[in-house]
Amino acid sequence: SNLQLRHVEGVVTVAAPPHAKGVTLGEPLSSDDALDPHHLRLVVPSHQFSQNALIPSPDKYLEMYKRSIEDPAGFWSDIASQFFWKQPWNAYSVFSENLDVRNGPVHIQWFKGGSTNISYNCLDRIVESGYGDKIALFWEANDPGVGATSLTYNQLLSRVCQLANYLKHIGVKKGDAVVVYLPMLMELPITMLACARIGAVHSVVFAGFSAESLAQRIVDCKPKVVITCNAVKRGSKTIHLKDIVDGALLQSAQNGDVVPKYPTHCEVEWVDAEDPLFLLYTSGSTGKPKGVLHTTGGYMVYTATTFKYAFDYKPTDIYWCTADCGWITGHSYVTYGPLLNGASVIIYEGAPNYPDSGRCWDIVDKYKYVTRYSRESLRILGSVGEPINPSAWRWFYNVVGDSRCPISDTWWQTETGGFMITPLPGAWPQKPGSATFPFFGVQPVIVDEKGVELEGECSGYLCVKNSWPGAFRTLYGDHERYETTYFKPFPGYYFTGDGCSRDKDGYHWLTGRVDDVINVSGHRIGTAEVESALVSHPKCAEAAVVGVEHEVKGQAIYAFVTLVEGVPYSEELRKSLVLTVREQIGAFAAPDRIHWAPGLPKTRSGKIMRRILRKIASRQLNELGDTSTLADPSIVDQLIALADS
Ligand code: 6R9
Repeated sequence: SNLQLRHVEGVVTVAAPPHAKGVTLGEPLSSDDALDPHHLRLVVPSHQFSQNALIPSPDKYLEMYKRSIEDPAGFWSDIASQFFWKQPWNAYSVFSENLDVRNGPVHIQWFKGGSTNISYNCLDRIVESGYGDKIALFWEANDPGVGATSLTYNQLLSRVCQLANYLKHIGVKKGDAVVVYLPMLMELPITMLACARIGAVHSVVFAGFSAESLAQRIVDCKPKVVITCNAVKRGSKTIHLKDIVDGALLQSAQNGDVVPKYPTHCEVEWVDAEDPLFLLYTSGSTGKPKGVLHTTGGYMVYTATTFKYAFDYKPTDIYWCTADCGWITGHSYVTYGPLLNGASVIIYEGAPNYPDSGRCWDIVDKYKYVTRYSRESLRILGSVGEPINPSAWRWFYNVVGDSRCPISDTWWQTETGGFMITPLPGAWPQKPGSATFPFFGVQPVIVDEKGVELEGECSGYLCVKNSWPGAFRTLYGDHERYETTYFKPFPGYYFTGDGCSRDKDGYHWLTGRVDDVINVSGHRIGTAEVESALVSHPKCAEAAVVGVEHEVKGQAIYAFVTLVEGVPYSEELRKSLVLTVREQIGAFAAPDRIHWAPGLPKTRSGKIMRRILRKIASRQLNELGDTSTLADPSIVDQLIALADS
């Protein structure tokens, strides 16, 4: 029963693909199953799994998908009415959009005229429907056996109200920005929900960012307050966050435990569906991080729905997403998506390998109270952030999931708000390494370099046609950059920055970024950001950063640097260059390799030829291509000679 999906002029049609061999959930994949992508075995959901799934078959998926594309207003309105709205949205124009820069400014609105509050929908609505005593958050501390705690929905609501009252007391108002620089404590989602409750716009900055990166974000969004904590334990280290914030702010933030004095009730600020909910900075291909802006109504509906279907959510599930709230995954799938569904969520403070690499499975078993590392409780596995290669997929499936659990390999972005291309675990047979098919309402297209849509089996640039409720609305303070980056490269479409191919069965395979963004262990890092950190070093004249394949991290950062005239290269200088990047961006952006360069390969117009640098960095020296257009072709040989020195 596996069917193929095709778009023909906006209409979805279905065709049966050629016969493919499959294993059924419950059977392991053998080691050669995943090696040749053209002979991958399908992993078919078992009858029992599908029977109990929210979307039990390809036909059910297609029926819903078809409606979501042909009647988006009706499809999303039906879902949105399951939430609480103080005022209904305009039923005659559920959404309005212009994604085509040629027709005027890019503009997306969903549920306009409606007023709601996402914090109310995450908390009060769940409490009022009788689930106040259900656990909302389990918190697992860095050190095993120390300080684990939990909050019910009732308790979480009280904590959120106290903080919301405190924020109001110190003058935070609707529309004000609040920067949140916290590690994975329960206070992090509490702060997000408290801001949302009073209509303030949170901007969470990942606690691994340095003082300079934090300062850059503070300067851009001009928050009324910055919320942090004294210190966090991560692995065997204690990180003093407050010192970092003090380094970022001129005067020190207010100290002391003041919040518990505040009342546990706080009236909700009703906001327009299109009022901003949060800003989240993400890397692009220039040095300046982009403030991705998400609004309230559409984001709420979209994250709740994607969570529910991609993880086939059951009210008895205990759900754990290992992402940090400093990234979009922690916004959409630690905080909002699960709480909107009334789920019980685990939050883990520490590192996945502390005190040893069994920690994750320890946590999994602990919250299902079964014997050590049995992982019997696992039902569904998820993956996000980078392409998961077939052999990693096989390990995840065979070892972690005991060949029992489907894997939701969810492709999406900070900008998209929620999952865009994702398996629905009970519906489709899976192919290891493929994110499979689009979520409801999403129309992915693959275009060639001229922007022409490709049909059938193809590969090219991944774009999206039409808006979806979770789409970001602008880049904060820079709508022009929003249009230039995302809508001008292929007019008429949203351009994702990713390459993608579609196979003969219609499955999507993400192939990585096609722009100057590197993905290191799922952290998006702009090459330009690392370059500007390097050149701020007094001894560095010029830097060119490229990504190279890395077995574990996906990609690693490889930096070519030229030094100020007369400065010799040394091990000490290498260390100090790496330290500069750690200080300016954060430890996760530290280059793996510094390649000293007497000069960089440039075109006659002065453009650095990164294509050549990528080949040198990955030692694909036979594939350098034409170097004759360089201003100084001899540079290439010099760089090769210095490569392993
Ligand atoms: C959610 C998130 C977005 C970029 C995206 C793509 C890569 C994310 C992926 C994936 C292949 C997946 N990416 N999920 N590539 N398969 N399942 O990671 O957001 O930090 O903004 O990064 O991550 O390259 O463009 P963000």
